[in-house]
Amino acid sequence: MNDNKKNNLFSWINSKIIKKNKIDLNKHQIEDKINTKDFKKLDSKKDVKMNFFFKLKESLKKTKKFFDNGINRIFSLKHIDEALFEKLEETMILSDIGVNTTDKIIQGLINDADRKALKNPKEVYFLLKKRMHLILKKVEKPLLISNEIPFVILVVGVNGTGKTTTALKLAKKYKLDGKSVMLAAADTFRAAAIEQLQILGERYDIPVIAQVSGADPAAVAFDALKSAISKKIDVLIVDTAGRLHNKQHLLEELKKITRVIKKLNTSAPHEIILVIDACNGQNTIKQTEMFHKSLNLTGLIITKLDGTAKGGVIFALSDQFSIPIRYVGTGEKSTDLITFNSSDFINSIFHHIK
Ligand SMILES: Nc1nc2c(ncn2[C@@H]2O[C@H](COP(=O)(O)OP(=O)(O)O)[C@@H](O)[C@H]2O)c(=O)[nH]1
Ligand SMILES: [Mg+2]
Repeated sequence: MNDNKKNNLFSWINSKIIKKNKIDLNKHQIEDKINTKDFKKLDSKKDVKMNFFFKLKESLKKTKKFFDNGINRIFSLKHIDEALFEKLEETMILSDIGVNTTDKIIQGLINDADRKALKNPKEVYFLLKKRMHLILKKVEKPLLISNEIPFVILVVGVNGTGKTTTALKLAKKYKLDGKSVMLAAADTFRAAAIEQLQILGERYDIPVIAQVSGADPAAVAFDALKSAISKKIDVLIVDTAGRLHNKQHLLEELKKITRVIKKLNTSAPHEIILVIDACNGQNTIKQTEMFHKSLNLTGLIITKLDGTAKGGVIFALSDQFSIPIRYVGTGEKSTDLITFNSSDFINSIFHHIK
């Protein structure tokens, strides 16, 4: 598709379609609330896995509605022609999949369609689903806690994405798995952040290492690791600030934390996780780029899937950065954290086809 054509397409998308989908979406969001069912209480291992799937599916309802209004309509079109691919391109971009990733997928699909002489749009849809699954499959690499004791996890991200909540969710999860866990309150920028961690740590009986507000975050991390080493703690999770005087200041502070941690254990931190709020849509791309450049991220956690129709951004993130997605956040409760599974994600937002 040439640039002129694309520009026209975008101006059209920006005016008409966005408005239309917003209206549709609002209508559906209201229906969502009414139709929300409680999850079944299931017991066996297989049932627990099913329960995770239902939980993810439930949290992706808004994204699914958005897909149903756009991408999933391809399924029911009559012919494979240029109009189909243009329609698909528009709706993919609207679904936060991003221009680059969308282009790549569409080009691949057009080639597929030519080569395989597809008969109907349903076959195109099937290949689309397959291609999009492949993108997520590549980043499906669950976090394995190695035998390093303590295994140090540094949690980073911009303000309000859910770092502290996620640090607690992780702590609770590993504790339930039978590991000893410690938290470090290295967001010393806001007094409330330290308190938030201390209160919740106490509630779940997880030790929290903290200093006064305004203390050096690297010193907090150092103290925490020293304590975790002496107490033979299995997992140390370091919560950090998301807002400082400016971005550069924040990144420098985070780099200093990693340097100081290395003084006690050269292989630590073993995992640097960027927490990303899915509601931020395309802005998450810039955020990831910025943090990855400075810190060499080893994992992502995408939060608030339950609060947005922008879940499609996961395709752009996976395609552009290839950073493993460790978990996804599906709500505010301490148990609302699911190990990322690409098949479950795909099956939550696409039609089922045989
Ligand atoms: N709906 C929803 N809310 C979340 C999720 N994760 C975090 N939150 C909420 O996001 C807000 C900010 O979280 P917080 O952990 O303080 O963010 P931080 O500034 O990055 O530490 C809180 O109100 C959390 O309850 C999630 O997966 N889903
Ligand atoms: Mg916080």
